[in-house]
Amino acid sequence: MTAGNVCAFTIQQCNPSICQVRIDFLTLTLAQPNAHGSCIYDSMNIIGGATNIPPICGENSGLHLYVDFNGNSNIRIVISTSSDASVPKAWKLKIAQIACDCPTRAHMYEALARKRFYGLSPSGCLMHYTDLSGTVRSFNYGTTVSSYLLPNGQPGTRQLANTNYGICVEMVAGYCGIQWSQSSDIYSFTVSGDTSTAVGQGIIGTPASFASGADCTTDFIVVPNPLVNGVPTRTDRFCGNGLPTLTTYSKPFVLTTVTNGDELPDSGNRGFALSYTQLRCTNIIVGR
Ligand SMILES: [Ca+2]
Ligand SMILES: [Ca+2]
Repeated sequence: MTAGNVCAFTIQQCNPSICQVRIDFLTLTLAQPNAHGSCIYDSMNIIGGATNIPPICGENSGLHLYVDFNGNSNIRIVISTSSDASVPKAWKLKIAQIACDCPTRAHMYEALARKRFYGLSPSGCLMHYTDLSGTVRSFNYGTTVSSYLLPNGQPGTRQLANTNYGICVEMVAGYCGIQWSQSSDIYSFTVSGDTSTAVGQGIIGTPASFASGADCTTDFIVVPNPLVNGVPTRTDRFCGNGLPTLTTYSKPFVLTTVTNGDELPDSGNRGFALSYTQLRCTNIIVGR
């Protein structure tokens, strides 16, 4: 596609028994958002579904999302690109229509057919994972810093602005809890505050960079009723430039991510790439 053009796809409901679409971004590379996280250069907009989905841009290959049909209305994917042809733009999308009676835990790999079948995602779960362990990423997560600068000259963000969605993990039988932790790179939880300074001071990913509760007012994640080293945190909201390993036995397993409309006073944030592991049920404590 030529820079400066619009490419649109229409997804028609195959038949009335279809409720949902899963869109896999096998490849989705668009221009980075501006310093505040707004997709003002290139953007993918998914419209016409039952819920609002934030405009998406930047590097999102390997991610997926689910959209409910709104009655029998078409869902449209509209990709708009800026006229700056020097920015690589590429996409390859896999679209699966999912029947209303398909169980959420129907995800399975049919080895003979070499096809992966997907179940419904619970409504409100923009992303839905079904493995015992894995990694979840915020949109446009990456380790390299944004090349766009904030008005104060500090580096901008890779986070997308104005998001508020759930990342869900399907509970596997016999598993009662879930643990969330930073993945291996140092930027894997950098959602608010000054990331470059935290790197410079050597406190990134350490308790000195953790923030929670009332200190998290702009960009943050929510994990319901977690424990850190077995001790209740008494807050479920986390931000900053590092995250303690969180364990929770609250169901369903969902991590909510929130971003506001700008990136002040943050700088150099990347978003998050978190590992999750489901935890076997025990009889030690009632409710687990
Ligand atoms: Ca931020
Ligand atoms: Ca923000």
